[in-house]
Amino acid sequence: MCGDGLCNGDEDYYNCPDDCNAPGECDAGYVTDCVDDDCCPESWIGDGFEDCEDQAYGCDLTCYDNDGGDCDGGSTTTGGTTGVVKIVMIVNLILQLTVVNVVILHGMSMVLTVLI
Ligand SMILES: [Ca+2]
Ligand SMILES: [Ca+2]
Ligand SMILES: [Ca+2]
Repeated sequence: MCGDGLCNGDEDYYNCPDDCNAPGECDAGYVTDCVDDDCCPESWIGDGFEDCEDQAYGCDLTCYDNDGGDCDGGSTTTGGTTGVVKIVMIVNLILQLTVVNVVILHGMSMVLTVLI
């Protein structure tokens, strides 16, 4: 139903501009999806939930500082490359240790286990 203030059903900006925002425009407090015309709550940026390319919650916010950091690596949904890079970095870090600290090594191996 056009005019009820909700942009739903098959309504869009072109057949019901009263209810629907123009593509790329959002109400205050909302930001546009990085890849399509959805409006997403601004509060989703950096909320700890991953609003990345896979749009797990319908929004890709990676163009907003990688979803405020939520999409910075560690995700199981972005493929295995990130994990491999992290492991290589950790291995390099271990190799760079001049003084072998058992506690640090123990912590590293725990991190490594979590990543694998
Ligand atoms: Ca409506
Ligand atoms: Ca988020
Ligand atoms: Ca979307």
